Amino acid sequence: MSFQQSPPSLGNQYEDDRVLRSYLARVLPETMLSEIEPSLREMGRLAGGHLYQMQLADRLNEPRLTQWDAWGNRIDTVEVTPLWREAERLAVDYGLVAVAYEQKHGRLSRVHQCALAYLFTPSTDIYSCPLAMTDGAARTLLSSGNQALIDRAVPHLISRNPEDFWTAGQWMTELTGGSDVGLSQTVAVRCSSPTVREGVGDQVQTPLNQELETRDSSLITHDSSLELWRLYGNKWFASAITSQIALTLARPKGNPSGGRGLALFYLELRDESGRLRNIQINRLKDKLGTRKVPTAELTLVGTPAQLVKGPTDGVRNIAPLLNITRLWNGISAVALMRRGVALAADYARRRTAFGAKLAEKPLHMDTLAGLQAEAEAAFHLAFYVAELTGRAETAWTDATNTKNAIANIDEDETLLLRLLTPVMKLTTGKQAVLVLSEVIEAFGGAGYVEDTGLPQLLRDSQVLPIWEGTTNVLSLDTLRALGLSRRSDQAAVSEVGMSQSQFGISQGQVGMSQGEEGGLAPALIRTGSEPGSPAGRPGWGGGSDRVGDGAVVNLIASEPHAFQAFKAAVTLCLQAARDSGLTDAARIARLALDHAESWLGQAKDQTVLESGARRFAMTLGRTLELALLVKHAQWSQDHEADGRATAAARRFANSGVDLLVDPGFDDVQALFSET
Ligand code: MFK
Repeated sequence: MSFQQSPPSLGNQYEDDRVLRSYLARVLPETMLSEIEPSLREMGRLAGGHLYQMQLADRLNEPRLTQWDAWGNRIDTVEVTPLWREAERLAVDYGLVAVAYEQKHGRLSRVHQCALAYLFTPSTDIYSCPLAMTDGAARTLLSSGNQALIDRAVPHLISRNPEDFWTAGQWMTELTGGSDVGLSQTVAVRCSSPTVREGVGDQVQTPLNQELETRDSSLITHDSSLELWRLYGNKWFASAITSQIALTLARPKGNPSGGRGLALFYLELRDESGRLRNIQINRLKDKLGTRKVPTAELTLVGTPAQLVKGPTDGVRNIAPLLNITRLWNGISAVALMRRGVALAADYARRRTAFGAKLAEKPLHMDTLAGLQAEAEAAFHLAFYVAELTGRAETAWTDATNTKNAIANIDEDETLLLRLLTPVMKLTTGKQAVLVLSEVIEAFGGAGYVEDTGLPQLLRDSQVLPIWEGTTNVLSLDTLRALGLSRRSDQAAVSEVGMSQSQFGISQGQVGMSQGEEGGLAPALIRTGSEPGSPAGRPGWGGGSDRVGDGAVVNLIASEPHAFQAFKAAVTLCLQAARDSGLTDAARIARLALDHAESWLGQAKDQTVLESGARRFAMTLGRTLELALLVKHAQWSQDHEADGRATAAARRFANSGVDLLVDPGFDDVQALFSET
């Protein structure tokens, strides 16, 4: 055998990333960028070097569950891979969760954190999963106002000290379903005494809905201000089971069915001696991808837990966690796309076929250019949501939770954030799978061979459209976020974890100063005098409708306020385009926006609206991606004399932005029918 192929290699993943560097140069003040750049550069060096090499070497390692010790004791310990241990050390050191809460750079702290996560994620075998949940748990506890739990857990979740650092799990999924969380069967029983008795997991065989019969033992005392509960049930897909704490949903005995009858609980998995607190780990999941993540099936057999925020409305109360993990999902999607494209581009410069390097073959170049444009568009959407999230967050100056409220978001942006979080998650998740499938193909047979390390990219990306809400579930959530009446607008404000009074704006007042970077106020086009007021627009439905099982969409008489905010965001971006090379791209974005608006106006029938929800949501996502790309391209031309973002915008504009078809359900029924 005389031919050896040289493998793809990676350089410094910060220095080599034009898109990230150009974006940060646009959105960050120079002083902030020069302050954080050394850590980004160092993370980029690790991601392209030590961590990547370790990842390849660690390829066959997987987490291991040991259920019994040699003497017959049930122990349920989980050992993670060497790369995961290294990843945790680095995550704490670099403050991958902490940065967002230290608020050193105010509203831009989220952008800083997401840039670090973007560099870190592709080389650390989805250690971003526990980090995402830890971040979401910190956000949720802080939003809950439960001071005892905030004091107890948040300093650990945002710690930079490896001795103190805790990760959090998010246990929602049960056998009854991952999407319809309201079907959860786990039961919570209130304990009469503030002191609970704990049984050793394996000794307790407790039928659901019955009080725990303790055979043993160790007494633990909790903060007496906290009510104590015990949880009984099965959690079917509990990711990163090595966490110290978890937020989970359970139905207090006697509560009604559905999501409102669930409550949000906090629990600590192990006692001081390291024993699980009435939790059995039945097995680790045998998954298509994310195989380094120890995802478990659990039985809760009287697990002690505390209410986070009231005995009902668990789904609503856990929503801040979902929104943060959905942001991480999007950042992970763009990070994996970037990794795939970087490897494929490097390989194309090495691989010779048909007499020339692949990088010199027009068709191969065209294929990779399309992937680059797709990844670049997705990048701008994910980081835009990071910007909005950063604006929405109340700052905490330190772990003792001294509140230092900031008012960096207005009402329109709050609605926009509620809308864009699912839109961004579902759009980027789908893009990641498509891009990474093409990346695999760009390597030919080598991409299909396990020991290149490449197949893992595709397998890992396939989780992104599934966990944290499937594409369809999030499409329906998009309709919900759009169809808010004035009353519901207020609900949306509280959904993202704040009230208007908290950020100091009154009704009708928009808080962004004109011209401030990213603010919507200058471009906001109102179709009615007040959000939700009848504006007499033809085509908009009236009254209240139900979408899906339990999801209420209030089709108001005027255009939904959140859609106005969306239009304003797109319009503001497109207004930036002056270069003639961007004219067509901007026109395509405008046409897609108009089509989305008219489609929404025409889709009066609830079945039609629901059946088109995915195409509608993805059209919104791709339209905003294009608009953000156009805006950035103009900036990059003006400030960097660089036309590559313009090329990306032009290419992306012709890659299918408007995915809508005329409203209707007849073809769907015809294609679905069996005869
Ligand atoms: C790489 C990083 C990735 C991170 C990895 C983490 C690994 C973890 C793996 C997992 O655990 S995956 C499991 C995650 N599960 C989901 O994402 C559930 C998907 N299903 C949904 O999102 C459903 O739409 C939902 C469960 C929310 C529907 O449940 P319900 O019971 O029908 O609730 P409903 O009526 O839709 O919403 C209840 C309340 O919550 C409403 O408010 P009100 O009570 O005031 O009316 C909603 O407006 C509110 N709400 C729902 N989703 C919200 C939200 N509020 C804000 N943001 C949201 N996203």
